[in-house]
Amino acid sequence: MFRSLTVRTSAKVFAKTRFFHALSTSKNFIFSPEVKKALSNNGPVVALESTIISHGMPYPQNVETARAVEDLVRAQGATPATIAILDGKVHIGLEDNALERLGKIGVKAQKTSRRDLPIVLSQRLPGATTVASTMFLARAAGIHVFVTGGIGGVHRGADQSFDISADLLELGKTPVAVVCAGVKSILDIPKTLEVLETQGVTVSTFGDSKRFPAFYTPDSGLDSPSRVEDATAAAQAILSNHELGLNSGIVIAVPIPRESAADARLIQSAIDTAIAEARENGVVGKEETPFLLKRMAELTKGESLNANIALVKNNAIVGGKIAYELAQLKQ
Ligand code: PSU
Ligand code: MN
Repeated sequence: MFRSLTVRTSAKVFAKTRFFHALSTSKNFIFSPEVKKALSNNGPVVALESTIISHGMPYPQNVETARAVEDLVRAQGATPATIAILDGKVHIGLEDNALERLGKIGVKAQKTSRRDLPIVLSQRLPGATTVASTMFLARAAGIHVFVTGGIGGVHRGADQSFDISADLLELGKTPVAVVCAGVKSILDIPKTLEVLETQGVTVSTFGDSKRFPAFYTPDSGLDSPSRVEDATAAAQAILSNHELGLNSGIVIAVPIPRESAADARLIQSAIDTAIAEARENGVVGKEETPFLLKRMAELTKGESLNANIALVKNNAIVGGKIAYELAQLKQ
């Protein structure tokens, strides 16, 4: 056992998760031509989730942002693979008309986390994938890098509600690197970091800062467990994770650029109001994150939405570079 682990070369490690993975070649998957080509050439590919399109932003900003994010990934020499479920198929890479369709369906699409996958697929519902389910499907497709805005976490009041996002548990069991802007302060950030540690998830801040970022703002006030200074260092960490066969995920937390950050006091007061409203209206479970995001955008008069768009674009640049570097290391 020990020997077989140590003699693994990177090429062998990645061969197991290549395009012709048994799951991804099943009849349930459709690859866009662009993604199919990139994966069969072993080129850099970046997975993108779709709940951020359906539930995370209003139309038409959602579709505009999704397209801009795809173009930014391409500009780094990588191929974007937006993942969603449409017409009873898992789509790895969405064509332009499918992206538009999902953006228009908006919150009427099913917010599809891991537990929802069999129902959404078998009942042919339009499904927007969360971080958890996108990670699972990316792995099945042989994609190692995934870009999003923010991951789910431990909700405030979780000691009573037990509301802990499936994203955190997926990170514990699926070897995909998730490039994000940290965890929103609508969540309990210290508890989220604790659960990530318990799940054995590697968490690393990208760049110069020692701090773990808080989505709309670059500093949560908490130290990050580790740091990767650039895309090469991030790609090396991903490779080590695969070589060790850890089978768990990595969070690469990219602080929002200072010039795009929202005003911390404005954000805090909007969060307090939005959370109080959620409690008053009995909003719980899978409805809570979309509700809070929508109210945040309204209460900050669009400032939180602008910060959200800016940070997703920044993450796309970083994630595209990491995927590119990883593909070089795999050669
Ligand atoms: N954070 C955002 N925008 C989003 C989400 C999180 O800023 O759209 C979505 C992601 O898809 C994430 C999901 O995986 O919410 C987490 O939902 P929950 O807390 O219900 O697990
Ligand atoms: Mn939840």
